[in-house]
Amino acid sequence: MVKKPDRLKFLEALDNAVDVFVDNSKNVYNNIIAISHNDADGISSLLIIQNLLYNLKKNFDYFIYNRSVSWAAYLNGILPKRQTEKTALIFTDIGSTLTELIPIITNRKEHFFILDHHEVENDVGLNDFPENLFFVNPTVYGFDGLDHIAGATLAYMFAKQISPSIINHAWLTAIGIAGDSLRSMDRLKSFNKEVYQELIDEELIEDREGLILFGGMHNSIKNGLKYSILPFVKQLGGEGDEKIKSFLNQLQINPNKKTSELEKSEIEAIQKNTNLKTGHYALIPQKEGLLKFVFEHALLLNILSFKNISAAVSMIQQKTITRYAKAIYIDYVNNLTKNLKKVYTELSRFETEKATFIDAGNGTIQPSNWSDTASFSMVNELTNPEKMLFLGGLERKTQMIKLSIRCSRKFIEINRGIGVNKVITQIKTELGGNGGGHKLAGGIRLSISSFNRLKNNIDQYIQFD
Ligand SMILES: [Mn+2]
Repeated sequence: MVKKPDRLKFLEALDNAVDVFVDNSKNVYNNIIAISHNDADGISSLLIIQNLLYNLKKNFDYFIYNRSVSWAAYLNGILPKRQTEKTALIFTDIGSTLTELIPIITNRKEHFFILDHHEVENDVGLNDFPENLFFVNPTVYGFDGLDHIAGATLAYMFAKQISPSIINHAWLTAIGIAGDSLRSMDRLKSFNKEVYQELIDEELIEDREGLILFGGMHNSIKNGLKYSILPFVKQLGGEGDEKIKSFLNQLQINPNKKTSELEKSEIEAIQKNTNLKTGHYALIPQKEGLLKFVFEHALLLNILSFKNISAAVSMIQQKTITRYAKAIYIDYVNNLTKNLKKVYTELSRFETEKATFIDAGNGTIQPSNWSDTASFSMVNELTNPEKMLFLGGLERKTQMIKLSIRCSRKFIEINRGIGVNKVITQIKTELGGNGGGHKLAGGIRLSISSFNRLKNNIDQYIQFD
């Protein structure tokens, strides 16, 4: 992995893919298959590509891949039985598991354009690609796939070179960036930052500064404090209305005032009494209500993607939120903030030098919520960011211990590159179990006896020599 981002080399790869696509889209391709990831960034990327193909008057099909089956099994159901160079495939925000994909692509006639920002496996030779693969992945050139460039940013850069009028749909990029980076907009870097600035300059996005309560920016300040997931408000998040109202009444702030309409003095009063920060957030001018707020819009898509993918694809094209989607959103932030409050105040912890275990079993937190609770506990530093977090418990149906494992970037720095995936690999080798993940997040299922051994010796599993 290159340390310093090589901008020129990356742009060269992008230009090359653009050139091939432009050359062939006129006379050769008559059908395009777009495949994207099932999250906010993936759906935004897909819509950018769909709009591009619409501009080019090309026939297209689209599919959304949730990684629950292998690429071989998945593509088997999508690729035409009769091979043809008249079909091209565009993958966005997905498709960097090259060990699986290269053997498939090698045996096909179609052109494959992979525009992805997920890291590539270490054991892939990047030089011996099949001739029909056009692989554009900024992480290969040293860019960070979260901070520097979202999947939608990359899809937009590709589409804009082919059809400049795609800029009319460029607001989609902001949703992808917000959904993946989970940061306020003033903290964007590199291509994300440049494209975001372009969106502001072109008035496709409205940039605002204010109190950051992501998850509840569209809401009243009362509900903003209660339902914010980034940050989780330590004293007030997931609390009852009375406690939050009395907090606001003491500061002489109307609890029903919109978070986005607070006066400067009101924001300062809240900040004096909490750890909250101000920052930049984005609005989509042509949308209404929750969908106007980019972060909340992205969060809604991320939630819907797991429950009802077609509702997610439909929602991004709508101006106002449906009652169905709104109910799912409220249910989600309500549960998540209640669970974060439990992690912060109630659940039993076991800590060693390098790890924190949180028992979320016995009905304290629903197993289906363990993963998100672990993620947002870590990003909100509800547990020590210098320790790896293991959150989970006994899963009734399997009688196994299921653990969601998370760490911070700081943890990886301190431990010289050891992240969640390496620890999981180590645990599987020593104790068995099933699981996997990437450097910041993953999960594993273990027998009860293996789990007890893990808990007693955890620091050894986070040490590599
Ligand atoms: Mn992405």
